[in-house]
Amino acid sequence: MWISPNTDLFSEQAHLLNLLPKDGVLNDYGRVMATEEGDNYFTELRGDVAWQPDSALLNGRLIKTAREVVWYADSPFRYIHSGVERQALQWQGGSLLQLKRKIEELTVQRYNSCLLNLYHDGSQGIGWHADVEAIESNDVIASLSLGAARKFALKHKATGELRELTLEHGQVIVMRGETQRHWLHSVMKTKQSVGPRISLTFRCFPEQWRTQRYGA
Ligand SMILES: O=C(O)CCC(=O)C(=O)O
Repeated sequence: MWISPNTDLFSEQAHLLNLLPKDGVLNDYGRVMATEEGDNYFTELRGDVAWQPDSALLNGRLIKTAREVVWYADSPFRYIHSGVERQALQWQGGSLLQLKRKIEELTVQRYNSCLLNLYHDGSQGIGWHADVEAIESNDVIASLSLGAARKFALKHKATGELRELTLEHGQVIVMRGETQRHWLHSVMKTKQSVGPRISLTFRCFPEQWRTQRYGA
């Protein structure tokens, strides 16, 4: 079942509200699927996806994160992101492509790639960052959460203003416009006992980044 946005909020138009006070747009579509449907997607993605630790440069040293990731895209390519070479795999069929189509329909936007994150428990998060590929293009980033509810925070780069929301199983949010230019975002670690969570962030990857294309 794929339900209309924000049926659990007071207004069916709530996803049109901007949750940021300035310099960007954050829309909350609420929980867009039934719990069981979300459970099924979670199980399939956790099992089927080629998860691997993320890499990051910390004080010039390459470190591997406990959080696992994978990039999928319309065609496979390598690229440099935050000084680290990464590789996007070509979409496989199945649940990921089904979700891509549904998110495209819901948000009225096409995406050519998706970064998936797997947080095994509350000790894993992602630090403050902006999604650099969208900074120049002002592109839309749509994020679907599956699994444990986690706190998602945004911090204004100049003023330090904070906005927080808890992302629930099956919830979709969208960041648009100048959000990446002016705001950082993070998934905060927690000492509470929480289960695993998968996030899928659908993006419009700039064509010019595909300079190190390989394969066909
Ligand atoms: O897991 C999330 O909801 C956020 C992921 C994220 O910030 C990213 O992939 O850039």
